[in-house]
Amino acid sequence: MSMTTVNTKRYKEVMKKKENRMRTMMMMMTAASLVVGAEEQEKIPIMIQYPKQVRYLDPGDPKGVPNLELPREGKPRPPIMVPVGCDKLLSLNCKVTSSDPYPVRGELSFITDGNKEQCNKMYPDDTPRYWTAYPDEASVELASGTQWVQIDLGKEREIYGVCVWHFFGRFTVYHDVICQISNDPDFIDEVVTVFNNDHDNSSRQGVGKDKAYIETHEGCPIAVDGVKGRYVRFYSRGNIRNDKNHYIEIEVYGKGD
Ligand SMILES: [Ca+2]
Ligand SMILES: [Ca+2]
Repeated sequence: MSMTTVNTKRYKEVMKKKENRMRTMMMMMTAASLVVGAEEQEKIPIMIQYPKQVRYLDPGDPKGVPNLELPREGKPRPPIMVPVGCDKLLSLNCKVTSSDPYPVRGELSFITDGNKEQCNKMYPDDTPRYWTAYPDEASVELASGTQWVQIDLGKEREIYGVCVWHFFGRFTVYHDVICQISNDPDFIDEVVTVFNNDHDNSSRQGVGKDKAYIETHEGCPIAVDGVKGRYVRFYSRGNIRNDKNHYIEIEVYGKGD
């Protein structure tokens, strides 16, 4: 056997080994990228506990509300999908402050107390109590015009979803619903707006492109893309029935500890 033949054989062997190594490496890389891809794509729904929808006591007419979402007619809203571990309720019993520190009715603490059943006392025929004549124990009424309420989460959090329930016992639409997140309690520095349906900037937080909506037991669930902040603030500017602002509950969801 000549040297040339041996060298060629060895060369082929070496090349074969190299090729096998490359193939194994490629397979490992593909497998690894599939795992990363699966992790990236794995999302879970935020399981919002909706209160019971009450029958509207009287019909309403949202005519004249610009940029109104089409009535959903009982069709449930799609869930907010978030990364695994980012569906935790962060706001329960957190401190609430407001531009109206002395509400007309109710307490600010009602907004994070977990109670969303606004008409929790029913007549025997299941008719909800009329809210004006029989103020219930779950609603907060704030003064007229643009007012805000603010949740202090206690520390900076990574936020993936927010849901607000205004008063939904009557057919109504609240004006200028705006949600902002910040680490600044005064909302001056580094404010991120995650929802804004103030089409004409009457609440002076900028023009918003989100839709106005008819209040139901589903409130307004808002998907948030992992915005970091300690404070969540909601604005509103009265509703189609009167110029007052009402809240039942606000929930903030995100990454747990
Ligand atoms: Ca409540
Ligand atoms: Ca407006």
